Amino acid sequence: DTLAPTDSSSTGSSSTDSAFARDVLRGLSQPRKTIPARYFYDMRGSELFEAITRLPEYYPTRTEIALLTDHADDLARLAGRGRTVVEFGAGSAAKTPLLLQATDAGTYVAIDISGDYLVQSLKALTHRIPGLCAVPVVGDFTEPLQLPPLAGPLTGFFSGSTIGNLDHRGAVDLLRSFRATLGPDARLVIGIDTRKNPHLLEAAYDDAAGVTAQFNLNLLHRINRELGGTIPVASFEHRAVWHDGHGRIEMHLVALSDVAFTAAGQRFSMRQGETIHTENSHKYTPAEARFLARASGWEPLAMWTDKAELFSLHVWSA
Ligand code: AVJ
Repeated sequence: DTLAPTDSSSTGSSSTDSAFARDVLRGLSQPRKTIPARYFYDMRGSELFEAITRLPEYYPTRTEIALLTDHADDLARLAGRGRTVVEFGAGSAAKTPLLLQATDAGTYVAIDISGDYLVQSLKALTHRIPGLCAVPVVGDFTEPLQLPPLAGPLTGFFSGSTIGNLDHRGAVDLLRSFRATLGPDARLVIGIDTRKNPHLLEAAYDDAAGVTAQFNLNLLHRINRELGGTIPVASFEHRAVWHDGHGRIEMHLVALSDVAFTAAGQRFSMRQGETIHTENSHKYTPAEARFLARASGWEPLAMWTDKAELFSLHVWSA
């Protein structure tokens, strides 16, 4: 059964809207304009991301699914059987059944910022795994979370290399907070994208069909829809670049001409060529990923990669 969604913040969804307005105003007022990547995921954005995961150039999802499938037995042994699984950023919950079925989990707590999408995902999941108790929690997992009372020990699931969205300091802080949230004897199953040939990376973030471009540009449409914006979306273009020094792919929206618009009640202008920085996607070698574990108080137990080392799947212990 699926329980009714709980909002992890005490003030309900209107606080989400005002957080969006606040963060857009703050981000567009900086000398280098930026908007947090979590705002990609409205209903349309979640659907576009889902389409990205099926693109030929976007290797992470299918590679992680193969790793979860191929190492199911070791995964169950190391991540613990019959535990409650807490997923941070559940999205479509497409990979979740692999972990839940491998470990024979009874209760599944799914945290995601996109409430409508989450409820839809959990409906499909409980249909697939009858008897599973699925608990949606609508909220931003980078903020302090109020989880329902759960019987430990718990296993966290943080898939898709979402950790890459944070800079190194932010990643350590977040992984530390997961350790505190999950409690004693916790395990964390975490998927982390590897450092690789920049051409492969740039293709994965700028696909030939233009789906990633639509995903990026949807953020501007969302501002126009939800914050009464007047952004001329056709005057912007998607850009994805690898920054070797930072070890990350950066996504930007580039103004193709001088533009002026309003968003959330304020006037903004941009010069031709100026960008809005919309996402960082940091990549880690397997050794860097283990370093990240230790720096945030976790003990790495196991790591698997595919033959080409396109993606890594880790189990860490609290
Ligand atoms: C969901 C954050 C892991 O960084 O690969 C995909 C999002 N952005 N294509 C990633 C994304 C552009 C994705 N994460």
